[in-house]
Amino acid sequence: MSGAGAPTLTVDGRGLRVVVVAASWHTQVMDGLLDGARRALGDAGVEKVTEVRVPGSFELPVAASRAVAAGADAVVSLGVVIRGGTPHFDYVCSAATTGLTELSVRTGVPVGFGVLTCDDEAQALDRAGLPGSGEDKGYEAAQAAVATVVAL
Ligand code: DLZ
Repeated sequence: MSGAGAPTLTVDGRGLRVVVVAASWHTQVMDGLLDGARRALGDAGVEKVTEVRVPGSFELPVAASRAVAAGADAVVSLGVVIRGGTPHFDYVCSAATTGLTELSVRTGVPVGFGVLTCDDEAQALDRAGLPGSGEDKGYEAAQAAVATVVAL
């Protein structure tokens, strides 16, 4: 985890089934987020990992819902939404955050939130876990999802 007050987490996810649901917009940033999530799950010893790609972040909640219905112990959601000149940004961000939160609370299955909501691509790249990035939000989201399963 990174940022002021962020915890240091050590997690043992051996035996867990984790599904990574990932949007496809903003390819370079998405590649970084996916790589970070894979590293975090590897560090936690998670062997049963399934990746599902959907077109955009708006589609993440339904993909996560299917993953939960299929028996996932945790879901990691990854996406990148970059503000444009219309209210579309707000609708996509709201749909993704509300849908993922409601799914997690209703089912009791942790959903790691690795959806970047940024003003521009530079902000997103700085959080993508790529060489030169300041933060690694894909890693953090996956680690948080596994840590929450273990804690519960
Ligand atoms: C339409 C759209 C736009 C404008 N921007 C993004 C974005 O920055 N990030 C993202 O993940 N998805 C975007 N989308 C696509 C929507 O999430 C969704 O896939 C479409 O509205 C089709 O349902």
